[in-house]
Amino acid sequence: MSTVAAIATARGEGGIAIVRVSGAEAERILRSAFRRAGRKNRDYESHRLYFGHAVDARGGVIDEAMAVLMRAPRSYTREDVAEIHCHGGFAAADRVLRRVLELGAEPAAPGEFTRRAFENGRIDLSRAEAVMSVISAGSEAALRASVRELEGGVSQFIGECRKALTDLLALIEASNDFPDEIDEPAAARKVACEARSIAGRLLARVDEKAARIVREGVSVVLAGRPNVGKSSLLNALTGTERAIVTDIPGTTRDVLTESVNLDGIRVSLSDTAGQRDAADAVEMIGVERARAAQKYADIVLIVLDGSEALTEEDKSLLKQRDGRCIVVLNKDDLNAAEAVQADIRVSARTGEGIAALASMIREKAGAAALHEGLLTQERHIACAKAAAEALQRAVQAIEGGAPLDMASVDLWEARRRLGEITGEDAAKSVIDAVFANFCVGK
Ligand SMILES: Nc1nc2c(ncn2[C@@H]2O[C@H](COP(=O)(O)OP(=O)(O)OP(=O)(O)O)[C@@H](O)[C@H]2O)c(=O)[nH]1
Ligand SMILES: [Mg+2]
Repeated sequence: MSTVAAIATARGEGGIAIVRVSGAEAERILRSAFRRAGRKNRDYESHRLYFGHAVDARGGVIDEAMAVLMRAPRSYTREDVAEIHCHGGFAAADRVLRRVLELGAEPAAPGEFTRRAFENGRIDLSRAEAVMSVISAGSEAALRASVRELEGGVSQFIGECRKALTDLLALIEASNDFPDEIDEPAAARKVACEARSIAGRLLARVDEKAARIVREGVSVVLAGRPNVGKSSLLNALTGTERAIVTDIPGTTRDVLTESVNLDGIRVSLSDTAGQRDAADAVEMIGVERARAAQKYADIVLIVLDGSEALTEEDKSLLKQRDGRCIVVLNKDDLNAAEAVQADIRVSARTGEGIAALASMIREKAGAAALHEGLLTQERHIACAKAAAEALQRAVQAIEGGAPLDMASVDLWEARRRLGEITGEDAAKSVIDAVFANFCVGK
């Protein structure tokens, strides 16, 4: 296999940039591209950081640097890996990389280091994917889930299910080969019962909505008639002055979205135009956008003005109330006009009730999302669902009196789908697709 190299750190100004080299030529390349301070001909000790200079072909200094050699198999890729840590920014790392390529390394493809780790058996496919999701995690919840996967949470669970399936397939085979010794009806009952239990365990880990919330966060839309204080609430919840607030009804025209971190969950909060039968064309478009945003939100805050009686517009919004809604009575610092059935009373002006509203949002979004052990990658969910369906078909076949042999086709299919998650049984095209989403240098 060739020796490959890439800049492993993000592009842009920063303290340090790392040029990583992996493959059989890593040590030779390191020795030519890096000159150790002091006695330079000594051998490199594995996993030890050395101070020195990155140098060009004539020995000219490119940059002051540190370097480390990690000998196979104790490295990320299980090959010899060398890293040169130079200064950040664009020039130094580019120049070091160019030197390394001159010395015979090939530019690494996106995800190539991790792909080598996978192909050399250091990590399975689900853990390789977890590497990428750790990198792209945008919230603590996403990070926690990704680290759990990186540590083998998914691999272990899927491995157990697969092992149980292998045992069932062995039982079916035995009952075919030794019909006199194995009581077929008893074996069939056992297979059906176990297959049902494995399907149940798989489906217990599948919650697509929760998985999306962990990965991408939750969308919350502020809805209400003009002037009830939606924009003020957005500002209060985000601790910013993002949205324009005035006492003129119809101030907000467009949808304005701001991200906040509520206790580890990413929430994108959208302020919208006050909903009424608008006279002017711009406001009308704004109202349409508000209604569209409300339709697709995970959570809708229906905001009411506590100092005024309910209007027809309020009532029509309240009629649309569903499981996603929290009714928020704002301006609780003023005299209440009438008793309204609200889920929570707040004041965007004084800040009273805002923290309670934040935890209410979090609770509505997060209760399911925080379930440990949930599958969060779309690909894993699709495979687990397909496996569970195959298992359910097997159970139906057995309970319908079909011979065990016929059920084994579906059991094999379920086993294959689980193997696709860990990569033990994944087609090259599946593996290529997984690594296509990686960044260069990882
Ligand atoms: N007393 C009091 N006034 C508030 C409170 N929240 C908002 N207001 C006032 O209500 C008026 C309207 O506030 P906005 O936040 O612009 O209301 P909005 O719902 O975004 O209005 P549109 O964008 O027109 O739909 C402003 O004068 C705010 O200062 C509150 O909790 N208490
Ligand atoms: Mg507004």
